[in-house]
Amino acid sequence: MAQRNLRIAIIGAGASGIMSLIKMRERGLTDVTIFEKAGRLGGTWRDNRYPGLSCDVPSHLYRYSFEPNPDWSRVCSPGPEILAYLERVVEKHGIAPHIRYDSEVTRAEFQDGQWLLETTQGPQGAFDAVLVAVGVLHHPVYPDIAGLECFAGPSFHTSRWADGIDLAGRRVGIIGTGSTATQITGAIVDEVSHLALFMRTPQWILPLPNPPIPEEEKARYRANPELVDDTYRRYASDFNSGFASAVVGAAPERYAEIEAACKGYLASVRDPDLRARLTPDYRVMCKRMIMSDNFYEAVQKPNAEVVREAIRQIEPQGVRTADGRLHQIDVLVLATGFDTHRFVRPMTVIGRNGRSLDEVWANANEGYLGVTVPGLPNWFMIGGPNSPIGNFSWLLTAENQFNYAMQLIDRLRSGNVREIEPKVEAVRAFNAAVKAKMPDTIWASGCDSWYVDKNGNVASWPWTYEKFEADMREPVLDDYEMV
Ligand code: N01
Repeated sequence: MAQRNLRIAIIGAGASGIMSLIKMRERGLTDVTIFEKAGRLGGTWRDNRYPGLSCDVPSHLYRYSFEPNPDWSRVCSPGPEILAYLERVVEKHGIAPHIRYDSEVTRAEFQDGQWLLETTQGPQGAFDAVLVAVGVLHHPVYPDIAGLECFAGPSFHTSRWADGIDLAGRRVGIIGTGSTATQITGAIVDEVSHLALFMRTPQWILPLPNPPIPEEEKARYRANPELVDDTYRRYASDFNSGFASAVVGAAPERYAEIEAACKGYLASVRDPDLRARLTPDYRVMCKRMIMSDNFYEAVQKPNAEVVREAIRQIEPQGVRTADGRLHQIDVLVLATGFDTHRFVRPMTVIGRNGRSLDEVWANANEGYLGVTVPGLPNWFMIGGPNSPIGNFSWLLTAENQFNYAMQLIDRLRSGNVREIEPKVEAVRAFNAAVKAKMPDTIWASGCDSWYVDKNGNVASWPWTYEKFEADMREPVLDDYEMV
């Protein structure tokens, strides 16, 4: 059957965009371009360069299904190794010529059945479909603390690390205690003269050993690729069926195990006063679970201090807390997280009938199954609203969503369909189901986190991984308007 060779734009050359480009080209789509805002690929693994950066999802799970890697150095490999993996995959698949760097998409407008794109390099013409792979955790949040700009020493957000900065023998302050701050703390505590960790809210921490993978094991993986797949399946079952089900209330026994492991790790803190200060007052996993094999050990070192007093202001010499004390600091690290709800923005997106995405998402980011949005025909997202951004491999989520989107794109290729978007009723029903299910999840059990938007909506997937996989297998075409 004759097929239209669609002109497709992918936005973002992070892990999802790279995978999408490879898979589209494998399916014979030759006119596909990635527009990437930066000068290098890799998304979060390019932006984050802080000490201790690693992925806390085991590497044999955090990989593309089509590119197993026998050579991962650790159970959870360091960030630079993951970036090198992505670069290797791009080279192996020969897709580099199809990535346009320094090309941030500033505007996308749907006109006469096509998307007109503009980037920081100027107008890029018309595209039959757009696949958004911009990622979720990349707009840095800077804390609203008086005097922040007065600090005399280096001060930067963790995703804007001051490359080459020497922390040896210096007094370092870290504001924030999420996954990022936890990894940095363990990595730098032995190097700095003093580490002050400003902890507004303690977090639960799951102990996750992260040993190097011995050379003999790597050799076995190389000799027998089946073993790599076995390891992948083992982790997939543990993380997807176990972890992810526990978060959504579908695996109470697994939840109890995780809770006990977190509490056991906390109990290893010897000083009762410090232990009390590190004890959260909300349920395990309500905030995104932190994994670490060294955090409590690090904060018990004599040169480390956990500061629970509220920050009153930043002064040139350090951080003054509400008790009047000035914590003298040479380098101030802002580990204050990301605005996940600005997804897609600041890009201007104008859909059908001139309606902007900002208007559609004024109160909440809502779409259909995390992939499509009503009023935005031929617009597909990896990681859209209510995607499962919980505790399993993002790469797996991305591949599932891509396969779903690709089946809709195939309808466009067939030539019988020019425009495709979800029906308003289907979208309403999906979002009503999300809202009805969310109270069963741990995220809605009473804490603040980056999952929750300003109106209290939880942005994650409230069902199991198995349901996600089943929903992604094949689009229900009745839920789509096709012209
Ligand atoms: O950010 P966070 P993150 N004054 O939002 C505090 C992924 N990730 O960069 O809880 C004082 O978790 C805030 O305090 P509170 C992972 O999905 C993955 O650490 O709001 N404190 C909190 O402690 C992770 O969940 C890996 O009271 C302020 C912290 O800043 C996500 O990225 C590694 C403050 C923000 O924590 C984000 O993690 C690292 C203020 N004004 C990250 N404002 C992997 O290994 C904020 N805070 C895959």
